[in-house]
Amino acid sequence: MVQLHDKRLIRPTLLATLVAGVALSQLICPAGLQAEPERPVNFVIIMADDLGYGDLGCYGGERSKTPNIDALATGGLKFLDFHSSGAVCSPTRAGLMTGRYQQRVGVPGVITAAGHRHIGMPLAEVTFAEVLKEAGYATGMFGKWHLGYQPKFNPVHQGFDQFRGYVSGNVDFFSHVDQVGKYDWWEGDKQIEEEGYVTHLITKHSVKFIEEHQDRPFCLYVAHEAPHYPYQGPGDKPLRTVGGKFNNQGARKDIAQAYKEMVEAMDDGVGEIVAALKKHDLEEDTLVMFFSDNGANQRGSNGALRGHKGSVWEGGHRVPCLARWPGVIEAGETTDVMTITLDIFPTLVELAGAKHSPQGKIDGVSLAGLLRDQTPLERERLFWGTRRGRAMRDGDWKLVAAGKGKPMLFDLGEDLAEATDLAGKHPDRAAKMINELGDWEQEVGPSEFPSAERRRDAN
Ligand SMILES: [Ca+2]
Repeated sequence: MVQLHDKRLIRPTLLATLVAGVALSQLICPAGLQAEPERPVNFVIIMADDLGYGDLGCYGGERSKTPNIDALATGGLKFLDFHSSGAVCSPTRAGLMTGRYQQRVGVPGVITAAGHRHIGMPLAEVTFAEVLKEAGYATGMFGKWHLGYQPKFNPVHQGFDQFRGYVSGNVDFFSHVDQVGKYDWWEGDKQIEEEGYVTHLITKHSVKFIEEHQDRPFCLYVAHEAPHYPYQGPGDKPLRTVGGKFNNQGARKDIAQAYKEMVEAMDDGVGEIVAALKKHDLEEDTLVMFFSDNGANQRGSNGALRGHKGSVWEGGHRVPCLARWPGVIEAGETTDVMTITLDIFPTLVELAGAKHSPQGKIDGVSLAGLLRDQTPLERERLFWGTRRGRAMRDGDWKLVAAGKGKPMLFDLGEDLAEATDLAGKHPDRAAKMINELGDWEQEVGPSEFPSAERRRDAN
C-alpha cells in the first residue's frame, strides 16, 4: 500500500512537478521565481572514547561484534590513515570542536577532575556547533564534553542548543559520579537526575533529537563514553557514590568481557541512530561519521600498531574512522589519504554552505572533495605534541621524539608498526623534520599545561 508520508515514494512526482513548475515559471517570468534551495546536509558525528584500531570488526578486530559500525564501512568510506590530534581525551576534543591544534586553544592536556576544575576551553574559541547554529542548524550534543567543569564552559555556551551528558573524563555508567566522587550528569548547564546506563542514555537522547529535528537541518554530536573505564556492561550495577571510595576501573574481574559488552552496547546504539535516520527517510540527507578520540589503552586493541593511548606511536593516535552518506559517498571504498580530527570542522562548514571568517588559524582542511569523489588533499604534514612526546608526519615519513633518546624516523609506507628507525640512514631528512617540528611547537605553544596546573591523574 502506498503511504503518502513516505518521501521516497513521492519524491519523483514532486521532482517532476518542481521541474515542470520551474520551466513554466521561466517561460512566464524568466527572471522571476527560483527553485527552492536544497536542504543542507545533516550531520551525525559519533566519537568513541579510547576505541582502538583493532577494536572493530571492519578493521580486523575479532574480540567484539560490531555489525552496525561495520555497516558504516560497507555502506561508506573507511579511512586507513585517520588520526586524532591528541593522544588523550580533552586535547582531541578541543581540536575537534575548533579545527585548531589544541595547543592554540589552551587545552594542551587533560582537564582532570582532580586538578583542573577551574579550567575550560575559552568561550572566545569558535566551535563547529556555533558556526552551524548561525547557519540555521539545530545543534545537539549527548555524552562526554571534557572541555570544562564549570557551568560557564558548558556545551550550551559553545554553540549547542541541547546538551545531555557529563563534563568530566568519565563517570560511573549508572550512578554518573566522576572519578573524584562528584556527581556529573547535566541537561544544559544544570545538573539533573536521570536513571540509566550512559551508553543507552546517549543513544536515547540522540534518537529523540533526530526525531524532533527531522524537518530542519541538524548537527548531532554523539560523544560516547565507551569503552573508557570504569569497565561496566549494561547488566552491571552502580559502583561509585558521591564522596565515596571506589576503584576507578570498576569492580569487574573479567575486564576483557566487560570491554566487549561496552563496545557492543555502543555498536547497538549506532544501529539505533542509523535506523532512526532510515525511519525518517533522512539517510541520503545525512553524513554520518564515526571515529575515536585516541587509540586504545592496554585493555583494548590497536591491531598491528605500536603503542597505546597517551603515546605518539601510531597506537596513540591512528584511529578508526568511517563516513557514510548514501548517494554521495560511494559504498565500500577505502582511503589512505592522511586525515585528522581537525578536518571535521572545515568539512562540516563547507558541506553546510556556512559562512565562517576565522579570527585565528584553522589547521584542519575540508574533506568535502575526498568524501564526494576521493579528491586527494594537498596537505602533507601533520604534528602531534603531548606531555609524553612529539611527532610529525611528512607524507609517509614519521618522526617520533619521545623519551630521552634521539628522535626516530620511520617510513610508515613500509613499516606501519614503527619497528625500524631510519634516522641514521636518512640524517638529512631527520634533521629537517626535527627543525619543522620545533618550528611548529614555537608557533602553537606548549603541549602541556603550565607546571602549576599539571597533575598526574591522566584521565
Ligand atoms: Ca579518550
